[in-house]
Amino acid sequence: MKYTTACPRNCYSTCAMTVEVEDGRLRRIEPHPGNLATPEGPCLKGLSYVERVHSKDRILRPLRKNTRGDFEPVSWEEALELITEHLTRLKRDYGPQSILYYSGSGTKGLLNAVGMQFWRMFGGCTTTYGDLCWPAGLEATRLTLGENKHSAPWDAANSRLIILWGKNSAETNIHQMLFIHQALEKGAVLVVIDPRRTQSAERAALHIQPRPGSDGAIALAVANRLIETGAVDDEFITKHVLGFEQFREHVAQYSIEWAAEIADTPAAQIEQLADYLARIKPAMINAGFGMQRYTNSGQTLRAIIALTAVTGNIGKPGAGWMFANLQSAVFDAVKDPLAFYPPKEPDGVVRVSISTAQLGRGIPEQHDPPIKMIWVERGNPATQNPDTNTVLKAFRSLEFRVVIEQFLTDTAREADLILPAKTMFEQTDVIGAYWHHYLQLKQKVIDPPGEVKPESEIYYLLAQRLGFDERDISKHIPGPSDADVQSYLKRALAKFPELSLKKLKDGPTPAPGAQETAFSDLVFPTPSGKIELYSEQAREWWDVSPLPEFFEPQESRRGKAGPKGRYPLYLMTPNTKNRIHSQFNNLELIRQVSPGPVVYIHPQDARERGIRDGQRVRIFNDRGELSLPAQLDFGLKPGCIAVTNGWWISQGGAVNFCSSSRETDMGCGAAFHDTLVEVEVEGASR
Ligand SMILES: Nc1nc2c(c(=O)[nH]1)N[C@H]1C(S)=C(S)[C@@H](COP(=O)(O)OP(=O)(O)OC[C@H]3O[C@@H](n4cnc5c(=O)[nH]c(N)nc54)[C@H](O)[C@@H]3O)O[C@H]1N2
Ligand SMILES: Nc1nc2c(c(=O)[nH]1)N[C@H]1C(S)=C(S)[C@@H](COP(=O)(O)OP(=O)(O)OC[C@H]3O[C@@H](n4cnc5c(=O)[nH]c(N)nc54)[C@H](O)[C@@H]3O)O[C@H]1N2
Ligand SMILES: [Mo]
Repeated sequence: MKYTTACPRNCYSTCAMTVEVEDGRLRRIEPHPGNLATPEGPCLKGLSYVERVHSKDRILRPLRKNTRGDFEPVSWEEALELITEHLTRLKRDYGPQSILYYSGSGTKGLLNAVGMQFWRMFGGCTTTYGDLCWPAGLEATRLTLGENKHSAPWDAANSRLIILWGKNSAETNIHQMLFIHQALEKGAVLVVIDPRRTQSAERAALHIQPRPGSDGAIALAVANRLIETGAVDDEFITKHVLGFEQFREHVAQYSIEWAAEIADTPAAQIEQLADYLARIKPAMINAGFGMQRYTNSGQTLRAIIALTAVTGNIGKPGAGWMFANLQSAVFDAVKDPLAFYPPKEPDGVVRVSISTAQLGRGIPEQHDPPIKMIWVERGNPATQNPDTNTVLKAFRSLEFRVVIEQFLTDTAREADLILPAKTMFEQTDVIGAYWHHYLQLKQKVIDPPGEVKPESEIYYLLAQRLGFDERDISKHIPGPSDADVQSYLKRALAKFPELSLKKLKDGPTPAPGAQETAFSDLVFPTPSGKIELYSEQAREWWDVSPLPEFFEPQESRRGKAGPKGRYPLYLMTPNTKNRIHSQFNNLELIRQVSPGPVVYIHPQDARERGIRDGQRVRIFNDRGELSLPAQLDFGLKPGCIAVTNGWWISQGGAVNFCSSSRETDMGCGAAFHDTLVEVEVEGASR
């Protein structure tokens, strides 16, 4: 049998695919032409599902840690009873907020919302606010344009100037390269701004390698040059931009030389960038998520978006600001700015929340009530959240830990009870995307193996045991059968006459009301109804200047840590082609192309430290350390080292031992990349 489905990983592409199933096993995965953004179909990771789903390492039964610290299988009956006992006791003794509900980005889907509904019925819980991924950029975009959306991915082919600003599409959004190549074939110019010489830069006419965290300075100086030389779109500005006069006066002080000095990059390159933006239209700027994980990056992104506004590159084919396209987020609260704040009190139920960026510090710091138990699903905080030592310590201080997982990850190893998790092929769900504007059906194509139960079923069973109101349960939690799940999804879809399960079964469906050319109506839902270069809300909500400003990240070579400080190297921890964060690297297929972690270091930095290619080195700062083989890389900016994030502690490459747990300047994101380290040959100081 062949089925149409879609990949629910936290990835730009969100590919449509056709899967072939035989005798209850996945046999083949092929492209599905219905998604115009991913016509070539899934990447190697997508193809590796055939291995992943049937992997011998999958957790197929509930596992309980015994007194020796080993995991032993237990029945669902025992597992649910154990959870019920802890929940009842903790709620009675400390209140429901003594339980921390932590959910990560492991899989997308409408059914993910069931978890929060369960905890609401339980009487509340402690949750996390903010996000590890993208909030600084989302908030910068919302403040400026009013909404997070961008044009259809294929519109890049109409662009004459494409600027990948801190985005490595060749690895993290491979399908975008197709449209970029189409544009290049028609004579477009590609600019890449990235301290690393990535695969995305191979065909770039200009590759600027800024010092990490310094992009805001470049953007402000370019804005000034465009204004000074009259290369701005006066008509567009008059009609659609608020605060241009203040912005003009503000950036007048920023010369190209000033930016070149701060960004440690040749002035001629910044001039070239300004010249391209002055001359070439339509121009598209695509900022990645990596560069908005600094303590100054909300303001950095506001400065970069301003470049698209002053040049009138908004609302037209081939032009625009690309960051996140949330047009398919028609069901969730992600568009709601308040979703970034410590949650208010829905339905009168008190919810307390702690910062995702500061999980390790937040858990022990909560006292009223203290956190006693954690419930983790779809996440791997032991490797993915900042400052791993604090996260592990916080986990280990708790009384009871439940983790729902497919594999024995670092987080699962910390659990008292592991519940086996479904894969994308074992429960039907509706998923959106954040690059294209399709809604897609992720179909159930096989039964869950072993004793695996989807999360919604686990919640359903617990809700029964805890004696929740039956009407409440039937409203918010689907029952265990496939038909129950379908009717739950149908109810959610019923709000939209354009959508139905039947339609989604045929293939990807554009989200209701989605625009292919974003902002083509020139409607900007900001307080003023215009693009806000001057934003009162920026000051009110985040206590930053209403105008985009440049300031140093808190942990920077030019800040207090200084070039003469103990930790002179920027630790960059980007994403990589053959993993989604901490997923996939345990598979045979993936290990063939990505055998183990290494640290990339520029030969100049290596020579200064007596490090040879392949030699094992210690990477460290006051927060933690890790030990890896060095790989010399001429493509890196000197002063920066790079380790891709997502390797497990048990695989020896968990980068977050060194990262810092500060929040970004806006949006409550995690400023992972505010991280300085030193590197030495292993054993040198011992
Ligand atoms: N294959 C694959 N695809 C993925 C993912 C994955 O793990 N694997 N993850 C998905 C998710 S959740 C995300 S968030 C996205 C992220 O994907 P991207 O948006 O591409 O973000 P990153 O890989 O974090 O960083 C992109 C680039 O920014 C550069 N960079 C870092 N700091 C700076 C800076 O200060 N200035 C500039 N100009 N550049 C900087 C890094 O060197 C890196 O090459 O990818 C999604 N797609
Ligand atoms: N240093 C550094 N750290 C980073 C980043 C960085 O750039 N640098 N990037 C950050 C970013 S952008 C992100 S998005 C986060 C990602 O961090 P996380 O949100 O923790 O995501 P993953 O690492 O993908 O881990 C998700 C886990 O969910 C499990 N899973 C998958 N599907 C299901 C399911 O259906 N049910 C359940 N219960 N589990 C499932 C997977 O097996 C996996 O172990 O990492 C962040 N961490
Ligand atoms: Mo992310």
